[in-house]
Amino acid sequence: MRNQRSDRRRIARAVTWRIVAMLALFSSRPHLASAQATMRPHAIRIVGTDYALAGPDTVGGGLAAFYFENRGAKQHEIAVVLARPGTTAAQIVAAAKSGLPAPKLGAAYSDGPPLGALFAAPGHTNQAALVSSLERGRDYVIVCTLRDDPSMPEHAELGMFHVLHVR
Ligand SMILES: [Cu+2]
Repeated sequence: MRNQRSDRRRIARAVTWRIVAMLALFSSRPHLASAQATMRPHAIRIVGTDYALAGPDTVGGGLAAFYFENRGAKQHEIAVVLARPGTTAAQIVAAAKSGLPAPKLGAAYSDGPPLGALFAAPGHTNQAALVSSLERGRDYVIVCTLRDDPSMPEHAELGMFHVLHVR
């Protein structure tokens, strides 16, 4: 009788500890989920046509993932470049339209090398993402520097660029 009672007590104690452990596990989940949510990059979708790039004009700062969909009939890319402080969007647009080739255009307005690039075949979306941390208060230039033919102008000169401001 006495042994049975102490067995029951031991089992009750073990069950209680298991419940406490489970509650602790479940209550810690929302914290885990919110930590993961703050780490998840926000998506920036860029759509290319022949010959333009469309996307948001303004985004929030922090971790971002660029995606590229090509709705055009030609091969296109997006190269993402951080604009040099003090360079205005109007200056960048004018430089792109003046026909400066990519290296000189980059030297004219970029703050360092491109963050990266994504390519997409006609009618396709690149399944990869370009992930980078965007600096608040800065402008990023998204540009396609491809040509249909070596004798043809760069797509940027034809209008394939987009300026993105980070709030
Ligand atoms: Cu292009």
